[in-house]
Amino acid sequence: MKIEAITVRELQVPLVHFFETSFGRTYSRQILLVTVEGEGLRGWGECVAGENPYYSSEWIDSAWPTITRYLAPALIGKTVTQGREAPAFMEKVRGHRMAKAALENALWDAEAQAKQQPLWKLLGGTRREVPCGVSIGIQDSHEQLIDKIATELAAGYRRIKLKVKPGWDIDVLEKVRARWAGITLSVDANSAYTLDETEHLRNFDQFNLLMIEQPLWNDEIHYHARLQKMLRTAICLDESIEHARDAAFAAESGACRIINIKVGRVGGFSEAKKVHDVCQANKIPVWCGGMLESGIGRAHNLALSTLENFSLPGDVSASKRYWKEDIIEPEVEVSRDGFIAVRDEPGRGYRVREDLIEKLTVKKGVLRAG
Ligand code: OSB
Ligand code: MG
Repeated sequence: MKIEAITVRELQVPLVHFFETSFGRTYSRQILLVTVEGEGLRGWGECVAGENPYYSSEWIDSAWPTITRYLAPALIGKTVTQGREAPAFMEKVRGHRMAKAALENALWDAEAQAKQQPLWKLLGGTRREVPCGVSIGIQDSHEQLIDKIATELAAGYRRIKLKVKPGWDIDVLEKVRARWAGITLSVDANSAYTLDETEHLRNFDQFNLLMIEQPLWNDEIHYHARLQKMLRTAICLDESIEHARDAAFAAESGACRIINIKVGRVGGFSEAKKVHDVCQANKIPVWCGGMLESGIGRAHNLALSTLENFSLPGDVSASKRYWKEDIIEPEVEVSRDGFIAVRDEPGRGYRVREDLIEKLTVKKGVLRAG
């Protein structure tokens, strides 16, 4: 399609429950959405950057000017019929992968509509249902955490991931394992430890964890390889993997045994597919990470999760865990046994509630061709 207009919106939406990681607590999300329009089509994309530059250097207030001043102007007026053509138009801009992903994914969304094909099929997916886990943040008390885990297990989720940091780790894991010896359990440190804490991290081995996610520095792979040799528990990399070359290096150096793919973190569906393929070739299973997405990012994550090597339960869970009301229809729902069924409608498979989006919008910009 010939791109006639790109709209950028910022929504402000409170979370049903705060979410705390080793780098801080979030009560409300600033959600950046883009639409790419032309020839009667409208593709939607979500920029998953956070409210602060804590998970990554990229954040909502860097994504807005990067999109409006550089990335959208690089696409406006151009003919882009396939999502995979998008990265070439934006390659002059270094980094800013989450901003790029929002636009590229909107183009895949539009392409799937144009081809009257489900997005998941267009991406090369094969799974009809996606196994789901949940990511549970740091709570105010151990009791509160135990209650949360009980709720999520009762809802059917197939894997529990706990956020950890120094002071919220070994004691917590002891309590959780004392109550549930057999559940599939992971932890995510979001870079809260250093190599000096190797002995402390070795204590995690006693809890039979599926993985420990991103224990060390966000921009480091080599030292994770050193740590992996010292741990029985599998390391999973999240923050450290920004593109397929990182995945190849991580595999080659033995830095992890699992990789979390976030489509925003790697710059869009094209690169996410490449990371997936590199991992598959190296026998590294992957799963789809989450960034507290609204329904649009969530629908896109689900489509990606249908690719063959997404063999571990991801962090993509039901809309109602995050939102009082999601901006898609139907909302994302999880079956009693912890799966999300893939939808066969053309495109993303979930209708966008534009009326609700308009109500939640606090900032909006439109760029037009000519
Ligand atoms: O590291 O996976 C992470 C949320 C925000 C930033 C980073 C992470 C997370 C999550 C939540 O773990 C995943 C989700 O439920 O969307
Ligand atoms: Mg993570």
